[in-house]
Amino acid sequence: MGKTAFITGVTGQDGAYLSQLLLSKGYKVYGGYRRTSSPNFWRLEELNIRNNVEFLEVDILDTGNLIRTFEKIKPDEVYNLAAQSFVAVSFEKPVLTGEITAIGVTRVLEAIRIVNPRIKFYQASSSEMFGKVQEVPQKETTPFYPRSPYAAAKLYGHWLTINYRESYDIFGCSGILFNHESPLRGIEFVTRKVSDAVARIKMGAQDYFEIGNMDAKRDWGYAKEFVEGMWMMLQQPKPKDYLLATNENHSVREFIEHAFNYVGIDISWKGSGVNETGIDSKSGKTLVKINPRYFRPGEVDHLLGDYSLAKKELGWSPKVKFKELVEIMVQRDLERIS
Ligand code: NAP
Ligand code: G4F
Repeated sequence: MGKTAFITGVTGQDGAYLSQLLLSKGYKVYGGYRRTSSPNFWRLEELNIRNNVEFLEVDILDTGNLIRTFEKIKPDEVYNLAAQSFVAVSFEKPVLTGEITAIGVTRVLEAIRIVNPRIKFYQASSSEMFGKVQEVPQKETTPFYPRSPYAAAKLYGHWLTINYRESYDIFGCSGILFNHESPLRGIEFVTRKVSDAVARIKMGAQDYFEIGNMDAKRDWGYAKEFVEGMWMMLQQPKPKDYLLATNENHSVREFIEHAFNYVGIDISWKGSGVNETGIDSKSGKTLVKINPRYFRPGEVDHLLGDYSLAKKELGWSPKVKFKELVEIMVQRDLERIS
């Protein structure tokens, strides 16, 4: 008989791709979504798997809800992808972020400990935990230095996973994943914000867009490949934490330049600081403006991951790199608009 998996945060980017992967492997997939007046299943619809996942109303703010769910569906594997995942919002809602992104992990682990400690557990940890980086590139052993309430909450979840593994012998793995993007990325994150805006500008549906710190660098990979790494971690003989990245980093500015380049627009930069603008070299039109409202009280300037442990022990390597990723995203947004 196939295995049963439960995914918290099934309506998110990774939840959709992970559901698709597990279904292709013959899993019975249960997806937890939180109650909203209008549920948001667009990603699962885009992947054409909405009818293949069994949805359950599960909020990781509610321990009893989690316990009853695990008793009912008896999962072999639980993937905890639910989080208040937007770093910028965590500065405005630090308490809520802590409740969901940090204590939420405790609730899921407690439910596992109570219902069946043999359930395998994946925790979605983040490269944001490295924050003000203490080593370049970052590896599993690099000391952490979180720079936002989100990153601090993720660090709590990371250590709690290790703690439950060591204290209760729970098969818990923490995946320290660097930024991974796709056409299913939420529109508030910088890559999708740019791919969507560039596609709209190209199609004449928008004149310009506003951006924050363009000099931040990220190690951006393709979400569809990263969820494979999550699954691989839970198939190992022993639980361990792994870092997934591409080992390449690029600035937000480079992302913007390549996105425009893909649609045949050459962008040049004029001015500096908050007065810097991105100009269409051919028409002279202003296409990019800086808006300080997108600056963060604490910034993560650059992230670069060394995924050699995952490569050696899981056999995981990313295939899609920066330029192809930008093109996949802009292309899909062009198709959505036309
Ligand atoms: P995402 O698209 O923002 O999805 C987050 C999911 O969490 C959504 O399904 C959301 O539901 C759900 N959620 C939020 N609060 C909840 C609650 N109280 N109870 C139940 N579900 C709740 O994030 P993602 O990009 O797929 O990332 C998946 C996980 O990996 C997150 O934990 C994120 O922090 C972490 N991570 C992501 C990256 C990355 O680059 N994508 C890198 C490292 C780690 P709604 O649809 O109702 O909002
Ligand atoms: O796209 P972002 O919002 O992603 P960020 O902060 O790196 O977080 C994402 O990746 C983490 C993994 O490292 C995840 F854990 C987390 O859940 C999330 O998925 O911002 C990327 C960079 C930042 O430096 C930000 O300051 O882009 C910069 N940026 C510049 N202008 C902007 C903007 N970010 C956003 N969202 N919007 C802007 O207008």
